[in-house]
Amino acid sequence: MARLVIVSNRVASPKERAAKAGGLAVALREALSQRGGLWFGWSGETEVNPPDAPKVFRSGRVTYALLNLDPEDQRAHYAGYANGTLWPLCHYRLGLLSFRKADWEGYRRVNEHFARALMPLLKPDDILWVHDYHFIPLAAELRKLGFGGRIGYFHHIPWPTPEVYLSLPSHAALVDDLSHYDLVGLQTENDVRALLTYISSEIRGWIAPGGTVGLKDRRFRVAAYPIGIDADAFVSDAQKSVGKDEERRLNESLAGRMLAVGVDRLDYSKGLPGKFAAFGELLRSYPEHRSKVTMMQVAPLSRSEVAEYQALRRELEELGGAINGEFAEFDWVPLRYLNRPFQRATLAAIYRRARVGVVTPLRDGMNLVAKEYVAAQDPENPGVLVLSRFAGAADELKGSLLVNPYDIEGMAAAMDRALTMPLAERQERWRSNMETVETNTIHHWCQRFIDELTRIGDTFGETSDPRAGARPL
Ligand code: ADQ
Repeated sequence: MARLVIVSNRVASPKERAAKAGGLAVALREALSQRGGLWFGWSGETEVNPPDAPKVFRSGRVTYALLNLDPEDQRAHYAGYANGTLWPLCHYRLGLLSFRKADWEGYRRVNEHFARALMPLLKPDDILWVHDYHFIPLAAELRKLGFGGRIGYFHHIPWPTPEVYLSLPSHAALVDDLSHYDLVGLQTENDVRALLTYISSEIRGWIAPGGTVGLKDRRFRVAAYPIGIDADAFVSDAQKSVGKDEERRLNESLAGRMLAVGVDRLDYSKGLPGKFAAFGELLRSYPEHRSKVTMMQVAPLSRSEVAEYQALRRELEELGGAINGEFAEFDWVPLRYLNRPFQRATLAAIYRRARVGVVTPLRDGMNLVAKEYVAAQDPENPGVLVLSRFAGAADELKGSLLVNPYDIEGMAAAMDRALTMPLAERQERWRSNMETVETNTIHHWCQRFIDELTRIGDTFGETSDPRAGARPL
């Protein structure tokens, strides 16, 4: 079996416990341990004139290789191009997009540096799996250095429609970079359609059946791989929470009230101001819920060095304070707002206690919280998921109450409907969602991507001309 090499910006330390590391990190670590492999990424450290060689160490069957970066390159790469340009672009926030040539050059330099450091560690038949928008040019850089093996890329965030994507000055160069991969995975069929439409209508690529793309003299495949969660772990954590200290404390604090929960990184893509406003609107327009429901929003800080994130934090503090100021009673605080992370078991206990899960991003590649909320429910008395139609998860979780996150009154109406929904309807909706969450787990996702990447060279071999059976979109 060929060795697996994973590249991602953040590498989960082998010491990080599963309950803390997050489902994706655990699944990748498992895939690496099963077949033996290498996990390559940023060390989290910067230094002026960093060495080309990464720090390498082993843990079990997994080799870790971590690279230091030059501080200015790291800023241009991470805060600059990746999170100042690509993140807002892919989340349709053109007003927040900044494009600086120096960031674009820094982004490419970091990718070159990664390729130079990785190349000596590679064997010709390794299978490489590159994660996320920090590393789109990596395959092109590795090809320049002579790597001819299979390379796959998974894009965890949305791929925007051509009208939006064309706002990026480097749009053509970036998709040219993608064409050096063998397999490009996106979250949903919508994302695939958006990328393929751009390729066929803007840069004269050809699309053959099955998502094979011909661009210049290269061909690669684009397909949807909706990411899942470790459903068993959430089911078991949620079941185990019953009767435990944390569940007891939570119940005592709620004093018999219903709970609505939101769990999101503090990020402008997650639609938090709209969610707060919708909860305020619920209390204003449906006064029967006052003193009867508490909303808990868990929002750990993220990218807090970036100005937009600092502004968002201030906005939420103001909005949250205003809601509590307007509606709180001496024995009831409507909104609990927490900027801290929790262990998976604690999150599972909170999800299970919540009658409503409120997941209302303005855009989201998938949104794993939606799936975690479903997995943690009590089948006898499940809660209802209120889900943004603009989260990738909306494609799969058909039992949710789908909402438009720009429609504050519509979201308040959906929260009211969730809070008053009869048990039989809650159970029916939950069963439909749970079937998807249990079927498409993070382990299936991982296996499917690796299997298809492993097979892909064989499929290309069958067609000598990429245009055989090709269709413009
Ligand atoms: P994120 O934008 O980070 O991921 P999401 O999919 O919701 O969004 O994943 C967040 C994860 O962090 C969840 O597993 C959640 O449990 C965890 N988390 C959030 N708050 C936490 C807290 N306070 N304590 C502990 N854990 C917390 C990106 C894309 C998504 C895509 C994923 C995976 O933006 O669209 O679903 O990658 O591909």
